[in-house]
Amino acid sequence: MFMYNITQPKAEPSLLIRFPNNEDIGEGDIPIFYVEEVEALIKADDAIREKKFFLVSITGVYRSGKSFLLNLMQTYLDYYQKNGNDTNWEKSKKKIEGGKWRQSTESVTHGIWIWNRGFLINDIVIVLIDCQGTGDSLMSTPTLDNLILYLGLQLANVQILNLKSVLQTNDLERIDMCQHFSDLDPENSLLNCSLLYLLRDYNGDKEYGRKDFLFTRIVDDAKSDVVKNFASGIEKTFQEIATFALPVPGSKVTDGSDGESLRLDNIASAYCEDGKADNPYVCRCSH
Ligand SMILES: Nc1nc2c(ncn2[C@@H]2O[C@H](COP(=O)(O)OP(=O)(O)OP(=O)(O)O)[C@@H](O)[C@H]2O)c(=O)[nH]1
Ligand SMILES: [Mg+2]
Repeated sequence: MFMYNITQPKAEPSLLIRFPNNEDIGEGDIPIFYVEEVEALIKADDAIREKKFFLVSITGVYRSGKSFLLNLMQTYLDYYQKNGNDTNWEKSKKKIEGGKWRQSTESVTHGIWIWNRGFLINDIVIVLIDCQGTGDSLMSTPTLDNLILYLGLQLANVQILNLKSVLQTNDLERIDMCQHFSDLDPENSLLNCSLLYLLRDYNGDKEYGRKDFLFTRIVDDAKSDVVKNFASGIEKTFQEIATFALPVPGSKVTDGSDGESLRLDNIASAYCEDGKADNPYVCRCSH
């Protein structure tokens, strides 16, 4: 097991893609890519420069806990990298650090952000990407929402689709549409990407963790052929599709006005234990 103890910069996200700040993405208003952020990341130190990079991105509706989850993943990956395993990670009382997240009615993450530091796990550099939330009644347009989803899919090796409790038809339709975009551009197919439907605050039963049947049953059992076609189109497009269910993270997370002082032991233990299972999934996908 590789142990990585070189002094590292403080892990935090940097802006990778900025979207024009006007009402719609019209002609000429193209997203701005900050390529230097990626260059800085790759050149960060000799230990990672020659390694294989594996990008994990998250998209989903605004205000749905995406940035909090990535910060938690950062804590996990950092612990794993330093210790060579994840034993007792949930008991480590580590501070939750990384990107901005908080309780509010207004969206927090604007643009697409990439972590300034990769985490070297089993000889692969895992890099986190946080995306602007979709469906923002003040800032979104359907065009922008589709663009965010499509860019996330194009950038990532694993795309986490952050969902509230259930998998809705809408969540299939939008991914299916991205697949059609990528068919128009065969050089940028999504076939190297895996998809993780993550059901937050799951309350279908008391069992959390891997729930792949919630997706696979749609292909066979959906009443509508249109919906069946969405699901089977998605199945053909991605390398792997997984569905995970997580419980609520506990009142210290959901009621906290900001995440500045939150530590791992403030999070409901069931959430950390079940959340621990989706991290190795993400790491395993990298091989
Ligand atoms: N119910 C519930 N709330 C959560 C969960 N995870 C985080 N939250 C809360 O959701 C709020 C928003 O968290 P963020 O991480 O900022 O959400 P986001 O999706 O990144 O939001 P935007 O950047 O605005 O798109 C915070 O008050 C968190 O405490 C969860 O699993 N369930
Ligand atoms: Mg956010």
